[in-house]
Amino acid sequence: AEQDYLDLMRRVWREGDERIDRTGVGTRALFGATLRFDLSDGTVPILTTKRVFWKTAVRELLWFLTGDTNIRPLVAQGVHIWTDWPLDRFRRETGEAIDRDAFEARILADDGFAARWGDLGPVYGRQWVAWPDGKGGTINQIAALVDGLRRNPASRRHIFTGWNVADLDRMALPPCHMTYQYQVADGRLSGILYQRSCDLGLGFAFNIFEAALLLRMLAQICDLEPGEIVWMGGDVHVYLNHGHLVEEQLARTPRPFPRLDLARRPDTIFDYRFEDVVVTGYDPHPAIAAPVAV
Ligand code: THF
Repeated sequence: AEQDYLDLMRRVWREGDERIDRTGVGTRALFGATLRFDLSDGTVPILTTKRVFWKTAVRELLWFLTGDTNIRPLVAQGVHIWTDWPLDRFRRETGEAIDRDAFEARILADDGFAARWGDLGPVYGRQWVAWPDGKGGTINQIAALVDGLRRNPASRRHIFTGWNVADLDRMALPPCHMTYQYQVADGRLSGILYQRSCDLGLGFAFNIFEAALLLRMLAQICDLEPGEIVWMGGDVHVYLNHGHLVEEQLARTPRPFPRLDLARRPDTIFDYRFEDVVVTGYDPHPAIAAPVAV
């Protein structure tokens, strides 16, 4: 439940080990945490103690499933959450002082510019649906997962992962939500997300919702009922410049989670569209703006 997330956030903020992280912003961190969310009643964990831009998260998940690793289709849909990494690289490598809006405008207007500067390297989408097999071909891990869930539900090998060791050095960012495992019991599909590194203030809200949404899609496609989504974090941290968010969010009382319905059952897991994802009864506290560490 959401209270468990708030308790974890409080513990990290109060007791976390303070260190300067890769981004230079600084965090308080602890190592190893588990949260569980029941999906069997049709609810979905979209945090209510701040407004979560869940439509952005839906678009991100659908983008992963297309296998694309360029920010252009996201930017075209008004999704800006991946722009800062290519923008940072562009500024570093060209020395050009361009602002974010101008950079995004060029990504949209210029095919060559988008190909040269908009790509994040072989990140999530590539590894999920086109993991290089070392023999000149690729493996679609998501298609294999669906196939495995259908053919051999009792298996203990329903896993996909973005952690392709050989490709890590070409990724703008190695995967944070890196490994997903599923189990079928009594006709119910449950899932675990292992996240090696978690920004509790910003990323978590997206990561847990997308894991739950993907589970619901998999369940629908495989004719299973949803069970539980279990989240396991490695380095779980709060950025030092998110203090205002922590104070504000911890002062709020969680409300019931909204409902999720999938309006249509597409032919495959790859054919979901944005409009298929219907969230009802979402009544959050106001949004809390917080900077993302790049
Ligand atoms: N790096 C860091 N430091 N934190 C992260 O959460 C994170 N990610 C992805 C990769 N690197 C990360 C990027 N995902 C937002 C949300 C998700 C992101 C990046 C940024 C964000 O700014 N959210 C705001 C605004 C949302 C909007 O404008 O739509 C928010 O209030 O939620 C985690 O996987």
